[in-house]
Amino acid sequence: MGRYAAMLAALALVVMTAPLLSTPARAESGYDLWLRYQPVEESYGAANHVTALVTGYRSPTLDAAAWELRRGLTGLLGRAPAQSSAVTADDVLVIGTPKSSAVIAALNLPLTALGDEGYLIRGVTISGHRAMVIAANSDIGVLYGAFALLRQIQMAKPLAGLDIASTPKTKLRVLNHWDNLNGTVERGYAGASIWDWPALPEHVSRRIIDYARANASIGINGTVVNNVNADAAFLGAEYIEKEAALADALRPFGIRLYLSVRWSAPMELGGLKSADPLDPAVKAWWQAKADEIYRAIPDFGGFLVKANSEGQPGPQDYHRTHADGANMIADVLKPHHGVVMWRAFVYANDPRIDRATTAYNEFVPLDGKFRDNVVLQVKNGPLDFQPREPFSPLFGAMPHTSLMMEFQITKEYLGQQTHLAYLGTLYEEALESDTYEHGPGSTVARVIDGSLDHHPISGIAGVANIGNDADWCGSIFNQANWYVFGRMAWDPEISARAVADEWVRQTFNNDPAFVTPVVDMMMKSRQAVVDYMTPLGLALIMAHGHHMGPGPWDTIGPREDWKAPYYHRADAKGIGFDRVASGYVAQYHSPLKEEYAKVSTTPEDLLLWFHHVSWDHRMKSGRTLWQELVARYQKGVDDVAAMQATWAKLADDVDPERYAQVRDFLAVQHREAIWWRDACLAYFEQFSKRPFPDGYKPKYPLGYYEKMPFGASPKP
Ligand code: GCW
Repeated sequence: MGRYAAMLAALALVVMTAPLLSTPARAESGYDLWLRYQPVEESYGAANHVTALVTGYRSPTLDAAAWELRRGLTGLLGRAPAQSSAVTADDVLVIGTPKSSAVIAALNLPLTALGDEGYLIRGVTISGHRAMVIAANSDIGVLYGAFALLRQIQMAKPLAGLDIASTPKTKLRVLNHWDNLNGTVERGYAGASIWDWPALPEHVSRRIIDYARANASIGINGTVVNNVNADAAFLGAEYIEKEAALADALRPFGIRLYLSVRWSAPMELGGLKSADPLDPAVKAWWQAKADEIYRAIPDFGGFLVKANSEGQPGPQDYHRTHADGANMIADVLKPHHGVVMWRAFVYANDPRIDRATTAYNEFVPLDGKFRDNVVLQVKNGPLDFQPREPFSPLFGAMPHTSLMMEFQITKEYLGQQTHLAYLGTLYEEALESDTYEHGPGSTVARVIDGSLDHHPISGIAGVANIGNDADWCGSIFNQANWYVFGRMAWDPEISARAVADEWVRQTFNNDPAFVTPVVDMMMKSRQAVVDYMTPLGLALIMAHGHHMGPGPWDTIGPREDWKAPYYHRADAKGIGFDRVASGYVAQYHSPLKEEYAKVSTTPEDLLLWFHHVSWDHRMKSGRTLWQELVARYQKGVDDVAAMQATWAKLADDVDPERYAQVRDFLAVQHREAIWWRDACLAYFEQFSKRPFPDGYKPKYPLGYYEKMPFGASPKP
């Protein structure tokens, strides 16, 4: 804790000098994320006052809450609150739990329903004085409440009359870092890993504390620090010491550390001959390893496992099932209250089997066979984080197993660093999908929050988009995806628009003339990407390997299901994947399986996902499928141009540094949207052999697009 206290003291200095540095037009790198605490603009701000902060007993978490409130209130309201232990004036803020604060205890607030992590913010009268309380059952609840209050003030909401009680709906709200031992990040587009392994355990950087603050501000309570394509070295004694130092730094912020584990670690680290989950020596190795980790990190969260997937070792190497593997690990973690997050991202290397069906085929027969501290981590769609997929049919098909959602926050398939794509709408679409598991209303949100089938473990994981870049995420707008992930993990039923509004106000300003167009732009942005990359239900036609740019022609690589034509199936007759024939449609409950079985009742946004459709098929617009495909690609390009026009009008409302980054990245996005449109249409036209509508002909011949070197795109 000593290290942590010293860091808070150092940061306090920064707080005191911060107002001197802040003028409205000061260039901002984006490092402060949505925790900028700039003075609330007079014209939009409510006349809020906080004269004193009243605290009780201290703890590292309560200190973090008090520190954050002092910093935030000083920045936002222009005056540092006094520090007090009693209520002696109006407009004081009292924080704590009934245990930490006698003032809170005396108020007898209705805290029971808040559970371990919830908070209550409410105006009260104490000894005749106007006061506001942030109360909770636990210190971490107080910290969450502190951030919630600061959010209200940053959003220029009046404090008078505030009465908020909030409790997270899911238990595990975790980031998955795909960070490697050597500091690289798989699918990372924001610089190197934030974990400075060589400097640990002695040194924890300021960035890690700011990372923890940002996560706590949106309720994230766990972090898996290493890639699911895991290196066994993360389980070695040297690394456990480093991980323990990191866990110590994260603990005050309510964040537990988890590790991805390599299935064959007992062989690689322990010198065993096998990693068979039913071999007692293997289990003994894992037991000793778990005990060792918990000695160093008493609140260690548990393990995340990618097994028998994309070449990773796993229990099937020994003819055991995923349940055999998960349960063995679960048993060794059980005495320590740890969980196993077992990934369902598996697909057979058999071109005769539709890849989209494989996870269901593999896992549904295992329903009910997992220990109660195993949670199956399922990607939102059955393939792989595409711009649009229907929800994975595993949601709704395993009532006797805890399922958690895996979203990707990093935009591997949605333009990576530069393209503006707000993923709130993608997450919302997945979470509000109805599985019909127990009839209407059996939404994916209710599967993963555990309420549908009454599971004790519930959760959401997000593959992080965080790196060492000045702005953390590779772009300012990518920060919104980290933000919305956390907010939706806390409440899977919160609306994407409401969260975008919150984020814009905190990240930029509260001027409605700015907020409204920017939120509108964000809300349309993901559909724009769908349209210029994979309209009408197309999927996985990105360039091989790096997934940057179009590659519908791509047939490189050893596996059929890693080739683009496997997915789009374009031929002289039409385009799309017949997933009635493949058996995929039957994996959904009624009425979805009947709806998706017919072209006429399949939503057009998913048409080519479910059906191979004739080029001349008449769409709802009256166009043929070919004409519609062209129109959708064009619409995607037009929508990016519209985003550019919106942003150009807002130059005076944003600091120059962040303004310019967004402007430049939108220009890149526009150039690449045109590339996507032209390359895909040039390619599909060889099959459709239908004329291009006037004005749409791609500028270059197909071969030119096919030979584009990485990082380049044709001049529009
Ligand atoms: O999205 C794909 C990525 C791989 C990733 C894999 C997975 C970590 O292309 O880079 O590997 O999925 O989710 O395991």
